Parts: sequence; structure tokens; C-alpha cells
Amino acid sequence: MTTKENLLAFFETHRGEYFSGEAIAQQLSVSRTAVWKAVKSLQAEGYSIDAVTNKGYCLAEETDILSAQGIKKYLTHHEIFDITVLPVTESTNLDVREKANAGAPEGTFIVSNEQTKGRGRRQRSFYSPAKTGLYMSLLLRPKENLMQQTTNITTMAAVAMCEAMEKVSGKHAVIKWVNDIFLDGKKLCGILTEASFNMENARVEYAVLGIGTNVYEPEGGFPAELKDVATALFASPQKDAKNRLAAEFLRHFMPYYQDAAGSDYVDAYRKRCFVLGKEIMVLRGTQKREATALDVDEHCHLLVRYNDGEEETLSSGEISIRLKK
Ligand code: BT5
Repeated sequence: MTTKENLLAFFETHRGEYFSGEAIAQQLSVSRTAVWKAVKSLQAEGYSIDAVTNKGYCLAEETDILSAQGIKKYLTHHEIFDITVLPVTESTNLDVREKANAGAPEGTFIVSNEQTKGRGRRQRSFYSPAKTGLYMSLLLRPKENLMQQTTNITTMAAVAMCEAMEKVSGKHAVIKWVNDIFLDGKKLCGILTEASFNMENARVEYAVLGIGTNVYEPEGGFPAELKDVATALFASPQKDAKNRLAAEFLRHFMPYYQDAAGSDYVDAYRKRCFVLGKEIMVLRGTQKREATALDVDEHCHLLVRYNDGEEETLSSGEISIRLKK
């Protein structure tokens, strides 16, 4: 690790406490000049590090800046993840796909502060402005024969992300089938799982699970096209919210994923699926049909009844739903 990374790890475990340059230099076995340079470099990245004569340096308590060290701090088994935090990238899903194609292992986790080409489903875009959001992608290599694991990654992730948000904010987020998380009637978070199949042996080689969350309102507010449909988790800065959210997501998601035969998350998904009992519009390509959402089955498929009485079980794929106003 570089001096900067070591210094950040040190600060992360001592937020709000002052240490002299000399004490830090001794702790990290580097020179005081090296400490000073590392402090300057972290400040330039946006870390709120106080420097006070006769007191020393201190990382502000309320700082909410993503860092690999900051995420690991909240994970007991962080060694199973290879965590990279980027200031900006096109799309974390693309980054993880590149790594996957180069042979990276399960647990490769890329998080960014901003995306310039954040992607949604079916070529839609996901607005990913700087500083206010959390954009993350996790590489998974589901075990052979465990198709269930692959098909349900999105739904497991939706439950895990709701649970993570609840842990960090105390707010009860809900799920709009199949991949959207809502708060107070507006979209807070979107999930995109992309899988790579090996045609020769019909196996899933890997899946990239991508999650985008509006942690705060973007500076200047959401753009006009999202103003009425998007929301954020917090109205004001919260101490370490992004690192905690990322870590809590991993903590909640991995047990669901690793317990391939388990179905604990299905009940949780059903309870949070706020469209049940509501009138919806089922969208399939250019086709629209009015229906009522009846239930979510054991595979998290959505059972609907169309207005002419016909019933159908919808699996995600090309279908999406919209709530009727
Ligand atoms: C999604 O698609 O919501 C999946 C979003 C996945 C984003 C993550 S971020 C990390 C990783 N890297 C990526 O490049 N992607 C993943 P979909 O269900 O198709 O919804 C897209 C629609 O949501 C758009 O057409 C807008 O209407 C709306 N939308 C776009 N940006 C939004 C935002 N920031 N907040 C709320 N709604 C948004």
C-alpha cells in the first residue's frame, strides 16, 4: 500500500481524533514530509482533513467520501472482495466486465463516485452525477448447475440493497418489480445484472451485478426528465453513508447468494414489492396491456391478471411494468 492509502486507513480508524505529523510518521514508518504530502493529496481528493498547529491532523467525523479502506472498515471478511474505488468512470459494469474477461475472480468490486455513461436496462441510461451517488458493480461467478443463483441475482440484490439502506438510514425502501427500489413513490436505486454465457457448454461464465443509488440530491437538483420520478436517500450529508451503504450491501447480499438453495429473500422480496394488488401497465416491446399485479412466486416472477381475465406469470427479460396513476 502507498503512504496515502496507509494514512487513509489510519485516519478511517481514528475519525475526529488529532494526531501530530510526527506521531503519524512513526506509526506508518515514513518521514514527516511523506505524511504531509499524503495529507495534501487526500485533501486534493476532497477529504476534509483538518490541520491545526500544535494539534496535528484530523479526518472530519462527518466526511462522506468513498474509499476502499472506508468500505473494508465495515466488513468482517473483506478479504473475499477486491475493492477498487474510482473518482469517475464510464460505467462500473463495463469496468467489471473487462476485468471478468481478463479472468478476475468472483468478489471483484468496483465503485465509482461518478459515471459518464451509466447504463440501465435495454440501452437506457442511468444518470450518475459526481459526489452525490453510489455506483457499484460486483463480479459473480455462479457455480455450475446453480441456475437459480444466476436468475435471481437481481432480486436478491434488490432485497439486500433495501436492507442495507434501512440499516444505514432507518428508512423503509420498497421494490418495484423487478429491479427498481423506491422511496416515497419515487425511484431511489436501479439494478442491472448482465451475464456472459458460454454457448458451447451452456454455462454462465460470470454475471456483473450493477447498482446505482442516489444517496443525495445532485447539486442543482435532478435534471428535468427525472425531477418528478427520482429521489435520494438523504437530504443532507451523513457521516460515511456511502462506505457504509456499499459494505452493508455486500454483507446482506452475500449470504443470499451463497445459499443457492435458500429462499429467505423471496419472502422479503414479496413483502417489499409494493405493486402487489395495484393496477399496472405491462409493457412488452411496443405492446401495452392493463393488468392487476397479484403475487410474486418462489422465483420472484410476477403473477398478473389482465383486464380480460387472462392470467400470466411474468419473468423479467423484455417485460417491464408501470404503475397506473
Ligand atoms: C436501471 O435501469 O435502473 C438500472 C440502473 C443500474 C445502474 C448501475 S450504476 C452501477 C452500474 N454501472 C452501470 O453502468 N449501470 C449500473 P432501468 O430499469 O432501465 O431504468 C432506467 C430508467 O431509470 C431511465 O430511463 C430513467 O427513467 C430512470 N433513471 C435514470 N437515472 C436515474 C437516477 N439517477 N435515479 C432515478 N431514476 C433514474
